[in-house]
Amino acid sequence: MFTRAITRKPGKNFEQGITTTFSSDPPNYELILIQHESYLETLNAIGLDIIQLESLPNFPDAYFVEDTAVVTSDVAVITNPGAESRKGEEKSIAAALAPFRESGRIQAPGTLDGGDVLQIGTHFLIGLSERTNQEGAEQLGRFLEKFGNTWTTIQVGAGLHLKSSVNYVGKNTILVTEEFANHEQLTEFELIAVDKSEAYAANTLWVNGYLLTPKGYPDTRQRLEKLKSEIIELDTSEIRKMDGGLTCMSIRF
Ligand code: CIR
Repeated sequence: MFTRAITRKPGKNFEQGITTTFSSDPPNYELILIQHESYLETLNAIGLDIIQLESLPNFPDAYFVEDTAVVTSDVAVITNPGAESRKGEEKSIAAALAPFRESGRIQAPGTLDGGDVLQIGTHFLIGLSERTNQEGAEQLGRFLEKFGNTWTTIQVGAGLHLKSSVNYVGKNTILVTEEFANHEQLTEFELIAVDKSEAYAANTLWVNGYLLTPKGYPDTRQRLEKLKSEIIELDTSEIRKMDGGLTCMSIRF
């Protein structure tokens, strides 16, 4: 069970963050604040105390805190984010985590975004993507091994991060997009593949036994029902416009 989550308020200039998602409606600040707030309320209601950090004016993507640290029960590894405009976000995260965990750091030329790291028990799948390179994965792997964990890398061909497409949802089951539906590295798991039209909903967050899933993806919701976990739908319309989702906005530990 997780008892804490580090989060950060989206800044007024959040729409200057990196995005590849076309939207005819510009991202709306009032609305993202409402959506972020209801995300925090939900995490709090399912047992996590929220440590909410202030927005960072020079870093419009900084509320996607997950990318800046990988936290296990033993260690906090502060990342070297893969996107140039996001390097530096990790400083205040390191300070926020310092009271709770011994920490390590990913050093250049290694780069790594937390969105590429999927923990399944004591095993970690590390996505190699536009943001995370082999060197970054190996550095993280060495920290994880010190504490008895295992890790493997997996190629992320489509989507921003591994967890844009692949998420553990409990009961030995992984929710995946079509691209990962027959993946040779995932054969030991039950897979639930989302329909192509609902690929965004693959970014569902399993936390403390609950499934937090984006609102408006009815087919995925129905497929998740067989897991018999409580499902909570959250509106992420503005977050999606910035290529983000439910896993990215908190570091849970
Ligand atoms: C970025 O491109 O870095 C942000 N606009 C979105 C980051 C989303 N993070 C995540 O999926 N872990």
